[in-house]
Amino acid sequence: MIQVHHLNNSRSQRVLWMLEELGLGYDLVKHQRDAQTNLAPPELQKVHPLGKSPVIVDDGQTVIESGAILEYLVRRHGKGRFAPAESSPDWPRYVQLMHYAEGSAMLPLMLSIYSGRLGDAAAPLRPRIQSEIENHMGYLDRELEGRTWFVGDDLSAADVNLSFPVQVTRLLHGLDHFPNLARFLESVADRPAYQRALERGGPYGLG
Ligand SMILES: N[C@@H](CCC(=O)N[C@@H](CS)C(=O)NCC(=O)O)C(=O)O
Repeated sequence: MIQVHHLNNSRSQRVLWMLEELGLGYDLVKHQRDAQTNLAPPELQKVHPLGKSPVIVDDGQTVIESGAILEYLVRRHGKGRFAPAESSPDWPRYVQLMHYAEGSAMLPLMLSIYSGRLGDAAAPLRPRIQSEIENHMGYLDRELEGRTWFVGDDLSAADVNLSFPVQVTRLLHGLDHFPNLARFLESVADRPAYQRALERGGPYGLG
């Protein structure tokens, strides 16, 4: 059975969602953030040297990195669901949005979180961080114009990966300027598999 190393209130929530969409059984190993530092506990380093979550172990194979895990799950266990075939005209859009979620969209959000701890010392950085958040979220909002999901007509693993940066944006800055992203998160929250994943994963401040 697939083992999932889940850190509370974190990116790994979306891996549970993907597994629920796929209807796969999984063994959930829960890890708790340090109450003071918010960091992952040291035992996660025994699973993978980076000590971060998510991590899955399947058939003796350890896989890290949210996008790679989602891709692994849909390619190996999806039976053609949740990802377009490489021959599909949707595949280039799928692969670029899948990588974009962690490769680009998360960076200004992480900078916003970390620089927030610097107080006034971060003031020179703030306009650039804010304009980059608007740049990236504006792009994603426009990509969703007139559609429910980011690729094709149905939910794909790219939506699952993109849900996290959109949720972080909602938490930190609100989605008033991004109505399509607000609607996207409503469609996400409506999915029974998403709700089951929340029940299994435990409290999730971004959901
Ligand atoms: N890009 C990686 C990021 C992994 C990551 O930073 N995970 C966070 C959870 S949101 C973590 O483990 N943080 C705890 C720590 O760094 O101690 C992914 O998407 O898997």
